[in-house]
Amino acid sequence: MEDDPPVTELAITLDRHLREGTGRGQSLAAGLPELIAALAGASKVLARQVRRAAFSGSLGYSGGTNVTGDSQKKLDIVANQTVLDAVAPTGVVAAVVSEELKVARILSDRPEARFVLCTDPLDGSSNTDIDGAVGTIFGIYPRAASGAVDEARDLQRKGSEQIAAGYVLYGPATVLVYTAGDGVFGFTLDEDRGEFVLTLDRVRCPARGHYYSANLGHLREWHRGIRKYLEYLTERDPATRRPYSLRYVGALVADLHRSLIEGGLYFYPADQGHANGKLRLLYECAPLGFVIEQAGGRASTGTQRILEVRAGSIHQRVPFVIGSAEDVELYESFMRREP
Ligand code: AFP
Repeated sequence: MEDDPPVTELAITLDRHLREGTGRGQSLAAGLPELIAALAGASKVLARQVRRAAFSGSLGYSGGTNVTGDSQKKLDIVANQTVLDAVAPTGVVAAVVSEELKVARILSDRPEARFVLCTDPLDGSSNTDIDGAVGTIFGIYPRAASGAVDEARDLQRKGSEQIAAGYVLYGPATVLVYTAGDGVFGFTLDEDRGEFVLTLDRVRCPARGHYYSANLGHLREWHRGIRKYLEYLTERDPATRRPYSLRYVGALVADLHRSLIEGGLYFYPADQGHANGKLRLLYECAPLGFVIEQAGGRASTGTQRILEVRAGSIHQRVPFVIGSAEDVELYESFMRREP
């Protein structure tokens, strides 16, 4: 089999990208390159832990549940520890909000600990035992003041206050996508070199797509406007590329990555089992909302821009729709039409 051309020294690695900034002379805030590099390091370890889970006995359930009532997979716990072990030594993180931690983990109150990290260490963990795609999501907030971490000031944040955000997709390849407020960049892990290499430069989300992602099992319980929107999406009209095709991986990161690259949308509305939606604001919706907006897409609760929602608690859930701007706008207009 023909070997692929070697990745040349000219390839832009993540480390170089973080060092040199986004190429528009905008360097990253002090400490941010180290934190994102640490998260990238954690994801390299996690990619291997996920691939080798069958050998290390890390498949299956841990027997416990997390604070939002989900049965915890062994890999949820492994992933959470891998992220904590990677970011703590940087010294720039004051606190970590994680899907797997009931309360925020306070790491430091030193002046240089200027960030709060919100993370879903293993998104889509229901896919671990069926070799499906999983991901890691992160959102980084600057602290307003140093000293002891204060829940209301430091943790109950609005997504628009993020200084950086991103995700890692553990699929056939491992891909890390991040923004620091000046465009969206994607890096593919070159296992041969052990480096993330730039493969998606200044990603733009198509204005409209052809795919939708949602758990249709809850369809009957959705807001009337969303049910009407689904009828619209599934009618035949070649001029508007309808019917859209359904794709639902069970891992938000994977469905979001498709929407980012190829267009379309993902939504998880409120339903009888999830009165406020299922997804968590601080470590799922707000980070991905920042990424998609930086790529020209859109993200909301269906009625409010997701980056404007202030968290009332660290594990707050919200209804969520994200993806191509025109698709999300249309979804929102269907909700408005049916009060
Ligand atoms: P976990 O991260 O707890 O596995 O949840 C996955 C998720 O938050 C998101 O990634 C999926 O799109 C969604 O939930 C799947 O939920 P359903 O199983 O209810 O469809």
